[in-house]
Amino acid sequence: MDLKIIADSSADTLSLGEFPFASAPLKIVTAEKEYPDTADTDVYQMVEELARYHGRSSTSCPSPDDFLSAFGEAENVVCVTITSGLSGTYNAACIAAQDYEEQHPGRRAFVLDSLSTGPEMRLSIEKIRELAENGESFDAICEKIKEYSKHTGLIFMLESLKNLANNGRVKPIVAKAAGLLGIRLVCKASDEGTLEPIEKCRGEKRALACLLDKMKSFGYVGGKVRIGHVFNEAAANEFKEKVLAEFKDAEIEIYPLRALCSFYAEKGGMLIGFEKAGAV
Ligand code: X90
Repeated sequence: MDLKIIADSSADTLSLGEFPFASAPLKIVTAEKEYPDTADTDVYQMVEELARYHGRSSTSCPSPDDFLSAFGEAENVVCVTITSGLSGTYNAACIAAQDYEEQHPGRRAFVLDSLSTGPEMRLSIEKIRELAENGESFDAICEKIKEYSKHTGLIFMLESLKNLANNGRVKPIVAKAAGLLGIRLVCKASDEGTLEPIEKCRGEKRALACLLDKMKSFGYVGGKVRIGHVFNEAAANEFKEKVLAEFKDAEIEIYPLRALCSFYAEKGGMLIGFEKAGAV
């Protein structure tokens, strides 16, 4: 089957090797500059420039047309988006999917609302690829990915929620809790696809221990873990070792977050996508 996987750029995935894939970029916008979340954007430079910039910064989601150009000429499209609870991306992708099927009778496009972002989207993308490579039909892939995504989770650690609060993605009171020196806020993606704070931790060591406790209490029993970080590889490695100490067969990958997730998770932030018991 001719299948193309599409994800918006909050999935931090630029290519899937040989597999047909395209990323639909969100962008970060200031009064002075735009940073499209593409392979060409130097994320380190962006984070440094934004730290020195004191004006307003915001983000915007891809348009339906951006999604249509990402879909290209594929017969079958499966598209994964950032949570509809925090972004208009899912809505734009759905409009594109409907246009796509109307403009090209016979073609199919399915959009999955991840109710999450970053590494949890990465898990879904990998699963869609695996299902396609196993020869599953389009309809079976759509059903199975909906089911799989109910058995994955996202937890994360943030040092600052300034950009989330400034852009109305969390209540200011939640952002304040993390604003103190040395405090890390441990949170999860809620079932509704919004940010749910779990615990305030003093220092990174405590935060990492808390993250592992939470991951287990949310159903991790071994399996895949994907860790995306904002210039905090040390914490990502330490977390990986902690997981491996308890689950020696855990399958873990670490990578830097791209522009959109780095903008919101901010320097030092780390997002963890994981499989729960029953994920198939
Ligand atoms: O449409 C837009 O402009 C994009 C808005 C995105 C807002 C949230 C991005 C979050 C990035 C930081 C924390 C993860 C929260 C996940 C909760 C489901 C990563």
